Amino acid sequence: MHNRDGSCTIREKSSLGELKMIDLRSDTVTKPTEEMRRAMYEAEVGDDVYGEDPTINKLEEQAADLLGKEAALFVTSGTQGNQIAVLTHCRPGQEVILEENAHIYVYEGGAISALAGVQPKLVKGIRGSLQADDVEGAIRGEDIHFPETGLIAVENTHNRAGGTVIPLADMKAVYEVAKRHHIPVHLDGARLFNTVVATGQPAKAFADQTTTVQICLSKGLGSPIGSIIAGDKDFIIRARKWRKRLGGGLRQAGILAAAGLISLNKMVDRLADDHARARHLAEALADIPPYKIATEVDTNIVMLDVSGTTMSAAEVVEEVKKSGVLVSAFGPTIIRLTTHYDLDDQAIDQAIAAFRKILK
Ligand code: TLP
Repeated sequence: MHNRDGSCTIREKSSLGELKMIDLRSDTVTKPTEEMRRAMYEAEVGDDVYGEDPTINKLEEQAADLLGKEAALFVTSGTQGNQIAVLTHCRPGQEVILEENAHIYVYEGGAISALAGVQPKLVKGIRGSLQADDVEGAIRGEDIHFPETGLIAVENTHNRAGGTVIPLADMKAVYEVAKRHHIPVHLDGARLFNTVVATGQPAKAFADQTTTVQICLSKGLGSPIGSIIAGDKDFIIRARKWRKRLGGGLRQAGILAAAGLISLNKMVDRLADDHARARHLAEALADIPPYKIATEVDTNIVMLDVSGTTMSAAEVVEEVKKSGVLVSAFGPTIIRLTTHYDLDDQAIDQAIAAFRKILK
């Protein structure tokens, strides 16, 4: 089935016939908009390994400006951006301080150890937010036995905590500690613009509390591919080399940057719609006992606790799928539902109905 923008909606055969699938698994599932597709078609391009792609250069300049950093680099994914940051900041044998449920620790295939040769030092946060005292306590002292602390990484919004906003004050306090100990701070800002819209504070305010930042264009902002890392000029020169080593030096990548520019310029404010729909979804599900909402909804992620039902999270995922609703199990009894550009009010109501139906 083709949508008005030429994209396809997933349809799946089920006992109910052909169903339009409502995909709440992630905000990564969005299709590029018609405007993005047109901009990609018309993009001016060059060879980006030579630094000659005008659309990539424009995107990098605009992103650096938005984040208040000297320079920026287009990378293929959030994972690649985070890993390049770790590779650029750290030496093998060092340690990276991470919140215990950080994406870099949980979902990047152990890449910091496999690629950068560093080990994680996990710290428990409050709703995903690292507390400055705990970070200071985790920094290694001078001792021949110890690894050195090479990096502190924060995540805003925090995915596994439930799309939670990390307060600017917490980020400031962590950065103060980091500066005192001469340790860089990297922000995994895959969903930083959700924080921006939820708080009304500019991206730069959060990026100012870090040495480097990674933002994703392909989550709520709708681009098909791409992330940006930003930092000072010297960091970006060294990061560019790591990107090349990893095979991430692209050629006529302006085709991707054209969509990225639309993400930054036109797709940020509308995240408020995703947040409102996530709140509506959470309130409606909380009204259907025995479902409970595991974490207060700050942005576009709802964590649903199904422990009161007779089903595991994996079983609930399979049951609602029969009504055409796709969601992700995030633990034995926790399900993540993520709102995004390709879902309207009707889709959310259908999802709520599917969750109600499986209890009967
Ligand atoms: N997260 C994905 C999955 O990997 C879990 C999702 O569906 O949410 N940082 C954060 C905070 C992320 O949530 C993600 C993606 C990434 C980095 C990695 O981005 P990609 O998928 O572009 O490598």
